[in-house]
Formats: sequence, C-alpha cells, structure tokens
Amino acid sequence: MQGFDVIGDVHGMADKLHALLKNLGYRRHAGVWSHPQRQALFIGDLIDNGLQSIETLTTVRDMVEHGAARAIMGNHELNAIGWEMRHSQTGEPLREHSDANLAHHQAFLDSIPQREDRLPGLNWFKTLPLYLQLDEPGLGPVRFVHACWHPTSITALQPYLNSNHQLRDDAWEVAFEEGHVAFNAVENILKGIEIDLPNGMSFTDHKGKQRHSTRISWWLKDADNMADMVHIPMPTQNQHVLDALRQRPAQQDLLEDSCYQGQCPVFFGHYWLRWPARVLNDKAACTDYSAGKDGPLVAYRWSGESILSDNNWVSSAAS
Ligand SMILES: [Mn+2]
Repeated sequence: MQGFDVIGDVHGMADKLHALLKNLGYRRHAGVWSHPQRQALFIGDLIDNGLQSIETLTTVRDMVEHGAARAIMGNHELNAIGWEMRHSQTGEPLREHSDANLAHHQAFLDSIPQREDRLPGLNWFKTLPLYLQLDEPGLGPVRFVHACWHPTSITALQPYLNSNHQLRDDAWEVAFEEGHVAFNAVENILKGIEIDLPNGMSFTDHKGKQRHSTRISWWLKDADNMADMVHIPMPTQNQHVLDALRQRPAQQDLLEDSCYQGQCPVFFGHYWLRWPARVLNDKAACTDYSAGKDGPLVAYRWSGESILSDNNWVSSAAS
C-alpha cells in the first residue's frame, strides 16, 4: 500500500466520481474500481445535491467492501439516517421533517423514491466511522474527519462509539437530542465548530439569511484577530463584519481548544471551497471543492508525507 487518495464530498455526482477515479489510475475489474497500490478514502457527504445517488453508493460501497476504499461519515449521511429513524418513545423522526430539512435531502429522496430501496444504503451509512486515525506501515500517522478534528469532542464521544469509531446502536437517539453531549460532539466534528459573533453582529449567507454565528477556521495554527479565525462566506458583501472582527484580538482560549495542534496531517471535506485546490497549511487539507454544485471532484493523493504539498491534487476535470 503506497497511500490514500482522499476524495472530497461527492454529493451524488457519480460521473465526476468515475472521471476522478480514472484520472487517479483506478480501473474497473468485475464492476469494482480499484488501484493496485493505493486505497481511496471517502471523506463523507456521498449524497444529496446530485441525482446519481444509486450509482455513487454502488461504486463507493463496492470499493469499500472489496478493500479498495474506506469511507467515513458526513453530516449528510448522518442526517439521512435521522430522517428515516423514529424515536423509540415519541415515534417522531429523529431529524425533523421540516421544509428546510426536506430541501437539503430532496435530491436523495427523488433519486431513490421508495423507502425500502433506501434502507440498505442507510444501514450501510450506520457502519461508517465518525473519524479515522490510521498509522499504516510505511506511511505513518494520519487523521480523517468530515468537518473538524476537535479532540475535546472526540473524547466526549467515546462512550457512544464502538471500537471502530462507529456510533453504537443505542446512541442514535441521543446523537439527535439537541443539547446532549453526544449531539454537540457529533455537530462539532461533522458540521464544524460555530461561535456566536460578538455584540449582535451578523452577516448575510448565500441564501440571503442573516446569521449571528459562524464557523471557525479551526485549521489555523495562529491568528492575530477574530477576522482570521472565522469562516465568513461572500467576503465582499460581508466586508463590514470582517472589518469589525479585525479590530478584535484573536480569542486565545478558542485557539487553544479548537484549533489544530496535531503533529500529523489531517484531512477533511465539508467547506465548499473553490478550485484551484490548495493545502490550508502543511498539516491540514480540505478536499471539498464544491463538486455538489459546479466544482470538480477533487482528491489529495497522500503517500505518507508529513508536510502536505499542492503537488498532490488530482481533479475530475480532464487531465
Ligand atoms: Mn458536509
């Protein structure tokens, strides 16, 4: 094994997935994509947005079952499970069937309209680890998580996980119970850490909604001010917020608790970055370049290097 090809959020775009696998040198044998020396690693969010859910799940699941790939859970797999599962006491779906939640999940429901046809995929999602920490011979230590490597949350989650870092069968209800320690920890690692903006500040998101809290750029090694620490979309429209945050010193306790202090590389997806791909620093790389919309599907080809490099990106676009 020479390394992992860390593949970003596929979001139901099977054509991009197959183009990327081809560009990475994977070939189809008896219906299953594989590489003689490498393993693919899917960083979560296989579904929603695109309409090729069945093709995507077939490709990825076959690869995982034949040892050609590994996969971890994204927030969209988690939400898909919560959409179908019912609470043992109340009988309500674990994830509310609100209009907003439905809108996020519609493409998956449309591509597999019958519930009984969705169940095998959903049962497979339940087996996905919430994160992975690997140390393969010849490669060295490396970490994978969908949105945020947050040691405090990973520690808090331990009672709810089995030894393969899968959520235990009896932990699903609390993982969807707002305010519960398991809920908070799952939110942090699968959706990213959010902080409230100070003094009632808000920004406009891509749907025109005013938001009073924002994701933090947890991969930062250091930050001078609060503008450096937060992940605010559409910087030109939200310049006033960034200017105000720039006047505030970085919160040191937040840097220490939430920003990545690890010595080994960490890979994640989730943040809808824009091509061209670049590593965020020498230990952190996000592989989500918006394949779920108009971006390419992207992989970082990791071969054991402890310092990440922009020479190792491969995309689904014509090579
Ligand atoms: Mn995501």
